[in-house]
Amino acid sequence: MNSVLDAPFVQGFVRLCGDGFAQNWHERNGGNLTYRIRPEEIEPIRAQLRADGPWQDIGTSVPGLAGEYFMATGSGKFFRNVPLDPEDAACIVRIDEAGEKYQVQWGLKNGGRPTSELPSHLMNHEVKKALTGGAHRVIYHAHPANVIALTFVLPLEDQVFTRELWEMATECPVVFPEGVGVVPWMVPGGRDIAVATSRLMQKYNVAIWAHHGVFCSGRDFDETFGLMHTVEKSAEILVKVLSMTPKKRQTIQPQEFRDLARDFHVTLPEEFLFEKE
Ligand code: 2HA
Ligand code: ZN
Repeated sequence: MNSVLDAPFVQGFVRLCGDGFAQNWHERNGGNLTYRIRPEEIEPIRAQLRADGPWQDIGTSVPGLAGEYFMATGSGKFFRNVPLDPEDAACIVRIDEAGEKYQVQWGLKNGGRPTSELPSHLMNHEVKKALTGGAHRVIYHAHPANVIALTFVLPLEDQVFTRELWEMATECPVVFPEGVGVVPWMVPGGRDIAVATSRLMQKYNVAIWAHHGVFCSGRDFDETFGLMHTVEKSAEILVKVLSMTPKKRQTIQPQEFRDLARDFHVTLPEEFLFEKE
C-alpha cells in the first residue's frame, strides 16, 4: 500500500503551497489550490481513501466533473502549514455522478471542509477540462500584492490589464498570449463569482479578482505556478514604473508585439494591440 503523502501529485501540490507562501501570496488562510487527479494516480492510493463520509453540496453544478477526484486545500487552513502537515491542511474529494455534491475521502484529519472557493475552482475546472481535452488539471488562487494594487489604479478592463502587463516584460505575451480577464469586485466564495470567473476562463488562463487576487489555470503545478509568478512579476514592474512616473518614456509598440508573435509562434489577438494616444 502506497502512502498518499508519497504520491508524486501530492508532493507537487505540497511544494506549490510552500512556494506560494514563500512568495508572500498567502497571508493567513489566503488563497487555495485544487488539482484534478488522474485515474492512474488514484489506483495506487485507493486503499487509503474512505468512501463512507457524508456527501455535501458543492453550491453549484458541475456535471462535466462527475466522478472526478480532486486534491484541494482546506477552508480556513494556512498555505504556510501545508508542507508541515498536508493531511490536516488539504484533502482529496470525489464529485458525485450528478456533479452537485462532494465527499471527503482523505485528509482534513482534524475536521474541516475543502476551500471556501470550491465553486469557483470546480466551475473553472469544468470549463478547462472541456476546452483543453482534459489537459488542464490545476486551478490556483493567490493574493499577490502587486496585481491587487493595480486593481485600484487601472480601469477594470481585460484589454487594459492585458496590454499593460504584456508591456512590462517581453516574455509576458509569450507566456499568456490569450491575455488576462478581470472580474469586478464581487462577494467571494459563492456561485455568482464562480460563474463570472469561469466565463473568463473560456477565453483566458488568468482571471484577476478586483481588490482580491488572481486565479490561474494550467496543465501542471509548474506551469500554473509559473503563470502566477510571471503575471505578478509583471505587475510588480508596472507598480514600480507608475511609482516613478505617470507616463512611460518608452515601451513595446503594437508592431513590435506582432513581430514577437511571428518569431515566437504565438497568436496575439488584435484587440490588445490598439493604438494609444
Ligand atoms: O481565504 O482566498 O478567496 C481563502 C481565500 C478566499
Ligand atoms: Zn482569496
